[in-house]
Amino acid sequence: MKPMQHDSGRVQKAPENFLDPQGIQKVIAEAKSGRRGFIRHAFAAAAAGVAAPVAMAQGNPVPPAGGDPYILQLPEHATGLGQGVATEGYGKPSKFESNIQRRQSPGLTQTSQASVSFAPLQSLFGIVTPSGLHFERHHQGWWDIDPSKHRFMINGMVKTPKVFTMDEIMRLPSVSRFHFIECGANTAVEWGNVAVPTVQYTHGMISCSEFTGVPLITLLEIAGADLKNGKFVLAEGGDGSSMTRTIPMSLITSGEVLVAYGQNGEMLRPENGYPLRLVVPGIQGVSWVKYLRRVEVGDMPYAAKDEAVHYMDLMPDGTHRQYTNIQECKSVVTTPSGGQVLLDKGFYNVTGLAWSGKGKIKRVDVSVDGGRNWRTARLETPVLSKALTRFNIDWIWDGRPAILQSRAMDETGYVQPTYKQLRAVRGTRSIYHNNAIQSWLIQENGEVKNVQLS
Ligand SMILES: Nc1nc2c(c(=O)[nH]1)N[C@H]1C(S)=C(S)[C@@H](COP(=O)(O)O)O[C@H]1N2
Ligand SMILES: [Mo]
Repeated sequence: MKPMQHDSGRVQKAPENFLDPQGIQKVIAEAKSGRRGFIRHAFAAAAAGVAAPVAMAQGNPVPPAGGDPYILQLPEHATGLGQGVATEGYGKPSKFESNIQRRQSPGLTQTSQASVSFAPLQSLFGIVTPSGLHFERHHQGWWDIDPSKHRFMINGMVKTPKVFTMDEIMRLPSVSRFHFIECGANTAVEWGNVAVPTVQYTHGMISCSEFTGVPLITLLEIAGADLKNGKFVLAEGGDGSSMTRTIPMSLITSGEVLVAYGQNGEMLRPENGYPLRLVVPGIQGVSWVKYLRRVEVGDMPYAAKDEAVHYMDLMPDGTHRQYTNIQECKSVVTTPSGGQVLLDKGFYNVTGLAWSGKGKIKRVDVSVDGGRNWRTARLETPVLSKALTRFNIDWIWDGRPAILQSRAMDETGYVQPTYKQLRAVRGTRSIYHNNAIQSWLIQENGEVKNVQLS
């Protein structure tokens, strides 16, 4: 869709990543006023009746009368002197990309100090989330902590309680690994079919980075942790949210859990826990404790505030499910997705992201008819364990209504559920751990809407 954004007079509509700020406000306002594409059996039945012949129209761009000035005339940048190198400051994206930002969701109460911002998944390529677009979730605001004053302590069931400075941590053997972090509440409002307009708001509490740090097991060994009886650790953050989380020792002894200071080749961003955060691959975001200041080794789960009051799943029988840490296999089509507009019938590259807290993605299937027929998408390399995986598939839109879905399978054989399958097990009153298949309705006018199929 991107290359079609030019002002030859033919194109009025554009995907959300090219909308101006007013355009974005319009999308958000429509969502708030409840004008959401909400369809059930009616559409599916109608779609089934259409024996869609595949139109081969390739949407050949028609050159404007007199030719396209942007190819016929020499632009200023081909004739003048460009700008000199930056001699100070941090490099920034093009000013033409300034609409691509983290945003507050229209599906949540708007607050003056927002505590969640969503990553613009519709505008990202590949699997890495640029650090400046990484989603944020702060229970008590973020801090830019002076690393020379930051300390990390290990105590509890250890031979020698230890306090580390950043320098002491950074001289130890380090590893770098790509992993996704997903808030357990990602896609939460879809439980209630609030149908927020764009993939940024349905799925934008996920990001994927290359993290660098020291395996926590290395630090525990330095402190002489009792790895036989110490079955859990408590991880504690240094901000005022009293963020404490129980981490099972089995995850730590595998070497996967990192005490990280690096993110995408540089130090962590303050919003993401600078100077130190826990990286717990495959586990919900809340356990990735930021501003990490202490780890205590113990022999029982700690039932901390954020484990005994929040981050539990209310089940259909009225009980609460606790310690549901793993982010199960999930995927979403990011283009075309809600708020975007298809310019014309013809060829589109359908692209999206898949991930699993249990390992690698094995397969992603894509449907364009609401789940009746499926085709297997191409998985782009690299396909890494507990990281985002990019998928692509060719599609020729015939100009009629279509419902796009993606369904991921991980290396354990687990298949992402439909809403019907998920609700049969989980009921309707959950907040967390919604990994159901997402549906995007392509309307005849090319507009893409968030819908749920019952
Ligand atoms: N110290 C501390 N750690 C924290 C939080 C917090 O508020 N304080 N929020 C948690 C939650 S709920 C999530 S989803 C992730 C968000 O990480 P991010 O802001 O880097 O995206 O951090 C987790 N770790
Ligand atoms: Mo979270």
